[in-house]
Amino acid sequence: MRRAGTCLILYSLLSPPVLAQAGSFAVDSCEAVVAADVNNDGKTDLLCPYDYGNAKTRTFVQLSGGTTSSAWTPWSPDHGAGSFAVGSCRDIVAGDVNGDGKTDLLCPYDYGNAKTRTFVQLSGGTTSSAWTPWSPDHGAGSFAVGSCRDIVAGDVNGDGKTDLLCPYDYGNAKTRTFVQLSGGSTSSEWTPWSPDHGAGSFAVVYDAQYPRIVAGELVHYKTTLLITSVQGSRLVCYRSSDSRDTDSIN
Ligand SMILES: [Ca+2]
Ligand SMILES: [Ca+2]
Ligand SMILES: [Ca+2]
Repeated sequence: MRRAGTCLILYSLLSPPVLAQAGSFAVDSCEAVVAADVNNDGKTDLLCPYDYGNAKTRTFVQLSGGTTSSAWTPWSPDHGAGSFAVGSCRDIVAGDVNGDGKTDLLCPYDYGNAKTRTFVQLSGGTTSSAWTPWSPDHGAGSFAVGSCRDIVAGDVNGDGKTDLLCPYDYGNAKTRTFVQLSGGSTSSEWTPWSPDHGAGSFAVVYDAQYPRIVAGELVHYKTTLLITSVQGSRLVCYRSSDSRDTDSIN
């Protein structure tokens, strides 16, 4: 199980052990664990959008003090039952969307039926906002965010504000990358970014079972936990709680 061991090492890099008393914090209920410098002190912190179930959520932070971190501490306001199903986020990614130096959190929310909208938790330095609409609302039938092979944060136009990318998988090796450009206080809708790759031209997925790899990157946390490439090969590790603690090198 050498490769599975590699998965565990990668897992521990992303999710260091939480030294806390039993019953105090179920780190497995984090919808993701995201590294981000939320208070702009140059030290990377950890964020956990905690899923209580019943569409109740709150984001917690471990602030880095440079030699140790804080305990898991509330970061966002509490979203009571029925208010925000954080498990419906297609992904949760970090980026400084408004260019103030403090890293924010983004959730491209999948309502199903190809309806989506991106929400943000803006960092205020000591706490964040609630989940707040960031992109325009894409009504039913307009954009199937679940067809994004990944959601990637990055500043594609160099204006200091983080944008979102979606390599969209149409099937049949047809793909196109879409972008949500940050305008500082809201983003654009999902807009074509790359040229259109017609059927048969570029399979952005490897196959139905294993997602496509982005070379050299640890990509996903929860939905497909860890993905990386190893010397040109592929290593796919699934979260053990998904009962698919397997990997595959092709
Ligand atoms: Ca920090
Ligand atoms: Ca910010
Ligand atoms: Ca930008």
